[in-house]
Amino acid sequence: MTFFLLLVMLTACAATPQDLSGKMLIFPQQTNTAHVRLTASTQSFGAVTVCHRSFTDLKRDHVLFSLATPSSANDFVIFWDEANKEMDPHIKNVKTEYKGWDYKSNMWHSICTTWDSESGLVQLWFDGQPSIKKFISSGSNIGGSTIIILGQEQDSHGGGFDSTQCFTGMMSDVHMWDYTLSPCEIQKYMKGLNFTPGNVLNWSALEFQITGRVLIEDKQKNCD
Ligand SMILES: *[C@@H]1O[C@H](CO)[C@@H](O)[C@H](O)[C@H]1NC(C)=O
Ligand SMILES: [Ca+2]
Repeated sequence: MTFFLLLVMLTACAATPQDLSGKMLIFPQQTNTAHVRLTASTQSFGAVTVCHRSFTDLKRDHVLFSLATPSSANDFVIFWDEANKEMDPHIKNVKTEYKGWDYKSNMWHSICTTWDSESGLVQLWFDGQPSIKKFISSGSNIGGSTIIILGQEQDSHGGGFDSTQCFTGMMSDVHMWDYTLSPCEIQKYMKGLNFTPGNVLNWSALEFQITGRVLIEDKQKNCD
């Protein structure tokens, strides 16, 4: 009986996952409020892969992915630094810089980032090209009560948003795994082929909550 009640409560609390295949999130306005909060299936990560596609015309700093825990607002963050023209993964509050990518406006870019706590190495994949691997942080998991947000960069656990760092444009195909994907799997993701969906965040079964003006639309298809 107790088990049954617990089951009913759990079912009532859980947001229904939605299949966003073929769809994109639109962030149409610069604000310090509009965002999407994603619900992860697990809360502790000895390794991570995060992939996403984004499309923007921003010519300023902006965030692409923000995961915060109570102890670290930048536990897993992907951030574009416009002044230095670099894509910066932050992992466990440590930043690395990747320069030299052709991060053009007004087109889709596919970005995957891998990290594992054993080697402490991070690697970024940009439109099919792998970066070098860099040491960032080893020896302990990302964990605690994680809050994952698209559209805004967290300076505190679930807050501290800054409109000059928000994302405007479109985002799609956000996946997260609690292991590092093989280069072949990453290439499959980049090419839009069949790949293993994220076991932590799965775009085809995504639990999320929208705050403010963020819309969901079908991705444009080619007409020919
Ligand atoms: C992702 O979601 C799809 C659609 O619900 C499902 O078929 C697939 O098994 C899920 N994959 C994982 C790894 O959870
Ligand atoms: Ca910030």
